[in-house]
Amino acid sequence: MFNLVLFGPPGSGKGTQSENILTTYDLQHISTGDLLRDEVSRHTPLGTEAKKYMDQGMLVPDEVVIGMISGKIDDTPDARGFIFDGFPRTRPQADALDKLLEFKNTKIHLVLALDVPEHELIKRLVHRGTTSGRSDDTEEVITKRIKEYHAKTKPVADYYNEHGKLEHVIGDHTIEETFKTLSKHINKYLLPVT
Ligand code: B4P
Repeated sequence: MFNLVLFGPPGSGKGTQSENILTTYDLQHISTGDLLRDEVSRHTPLGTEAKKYMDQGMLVPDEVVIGMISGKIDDTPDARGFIFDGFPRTRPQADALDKLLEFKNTKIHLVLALDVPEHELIKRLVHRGTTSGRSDDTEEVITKRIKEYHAKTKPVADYYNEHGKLEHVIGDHTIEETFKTLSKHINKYLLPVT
């Protein structure tokens, strides 16, 4: 089993790149953003709680997110591996993920961090906001999301770096060029299936 964390600030292209990676390498995709938006759209109690945070550009509490992940990993026991997209976003989430994977006799093998300048992140997300209908894609909320990233999420990269698992990738090239660079790193662990 091969487990990859796609790391980066809001709008760095984690979701975009995950789509290419999961088909090329036959991995299962776990996006906490997508899982939370699904809960919101179905008006579940979890979704109603999560929406309060998401609409303000804040991270959803750790216990809510960690609970969702555990079930998702169990859904596909025969998976070739997982892409964790947008998770972990805090140190407690990283610790919880390590414990969950250890319990399943596996681990995080590689963390690929997409580096994109802040002005480009804002440009991309404001542009997406014109079509996505996402309530967190307004300039005011995007600025708060980037602040949350620096305060709570960036330390997660230091944690993986200390464990020798972190690689940085330039994320403001084209989608295709960025995918090629990501693939070079993944190919050291896993061969493409397509
Ligand atoms: P997420 O849904 O995870 O996502 P994101 O930060 O918006 O962006 P991503 O990096 O995936 O960018 P994308 O590919 O879409 O989070 C949303 C919210 O959910 C968070 O703020 C938080 O409240 C909550 N949440 C999620 N996970 C959580 C967790 N673990 N703990 C707590 N709370 C959590 O790309 C963005 C845009 O750029 C797209 O329009 C794309 O087309 C464009 N783009 C991508 N790559 C490009 C490129 N190379 N060139 C030009 N444009 C590009």
